[in-house]
Amino acid sequence: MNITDVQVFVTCPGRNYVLVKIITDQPGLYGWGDATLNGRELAVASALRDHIAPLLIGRDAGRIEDTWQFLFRGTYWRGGPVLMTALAGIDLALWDIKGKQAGLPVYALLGGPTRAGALAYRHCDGRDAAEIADNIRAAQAAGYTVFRAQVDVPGTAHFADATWLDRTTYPQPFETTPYLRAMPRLFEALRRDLGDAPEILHDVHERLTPIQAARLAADLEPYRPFFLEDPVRPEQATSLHLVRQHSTTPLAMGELFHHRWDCLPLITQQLIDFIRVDIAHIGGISEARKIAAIAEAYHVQMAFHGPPDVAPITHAANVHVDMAIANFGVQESSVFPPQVAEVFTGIPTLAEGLLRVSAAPGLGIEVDEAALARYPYQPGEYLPTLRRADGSVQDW
Ligand code: CS2
Ligand code: MG
Repeated sequence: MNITDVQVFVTCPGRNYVLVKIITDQPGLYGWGDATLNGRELAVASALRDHIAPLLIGRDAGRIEDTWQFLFRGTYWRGGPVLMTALAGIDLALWDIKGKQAGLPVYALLGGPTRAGALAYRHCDGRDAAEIADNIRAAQAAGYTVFRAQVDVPGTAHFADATWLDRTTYPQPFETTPYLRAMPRLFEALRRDLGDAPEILHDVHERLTPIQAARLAADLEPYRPFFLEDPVRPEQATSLHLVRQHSTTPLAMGELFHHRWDCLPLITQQLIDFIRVDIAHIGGISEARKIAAIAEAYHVQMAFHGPPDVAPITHAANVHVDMAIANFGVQESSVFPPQVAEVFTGIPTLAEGLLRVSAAPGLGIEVDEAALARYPYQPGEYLPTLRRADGSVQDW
């Protein structure tokens, strides 16, 4: 079963996605992968089209691990967001093919289901605590039990993530002092309003220094957050030692990591409780299951990144792995733009707070190429930039 073609599509059904289709010499046997890197889509598309696809023609599509090792180690240049996202696109398409060839869903190939579905969390951002509480109540009515709360901080515009949807690079002001005061007040208000039942987490988005992160983790502790996400920058992740010394607030990190070696110190030193790697940015399912196995040995749970800026193929891959591992924690869920449903079928479904995939062979996602062609790539979908009041750059 040899690879005869590797096709790359860049499409924008409301968000830009880079999709990979690997075609084999077996009639009708092909696989779909996702290689989307938000705001750097064309760099990945070029890596795939110009450098990686020519290496794969004629190779055995069934040799997933060998192809992974060949692209990661055998071609010398490895790591980084562009190459690891490209590798993920290939890896996901090969797992899709493997499942279709076997007539089995990928979760069955990975060992079979360990649970009924993947516990999902929902973004419930808002301008203030009252709006977030209303959003959480509405999501509870839809069956969710875990929620992410992001709030605008007075004097600090738009902490809530929704602002990135206006597709421009624009500076936003951010100051840590009002932020550090606002977050405990938010959690206090949410607990007062909603009680103990909802599991609530917060994404710091790498904005704090280690001592500020320790302060926030300690201040939030009485309100029992589900986890505090990305409290410090990935470059200084072992400074989480300091945060650990000051609180029992569970910590989560990983969406900016690219492979198991980025995760290793945090897992083996038990500096985090949840690892949040993005399957589309760590070289795919092959790497995800290795990270999950390492994490299992250290009581770290998996919480794969699931934003709307990666394609539904990655969301399906998330759920296939979630379904098959022992140390699944929680799965970030996203609401896609409505056009996405015209291009993709088989997107994971959500009921009673659980994400599920069907038992269809492979990843279970089909892509309508005619629909995809109606939504050409839209340049300029960049993330915003944060600046301090004095004009200096702040992590977004
Ligand atoms: C966020 C992401 O989902 C999350 O946890 O941190 O939405 C992140 O901002 C984007 O994926 C960046 O492209
Ligand atoms: Mg995040």
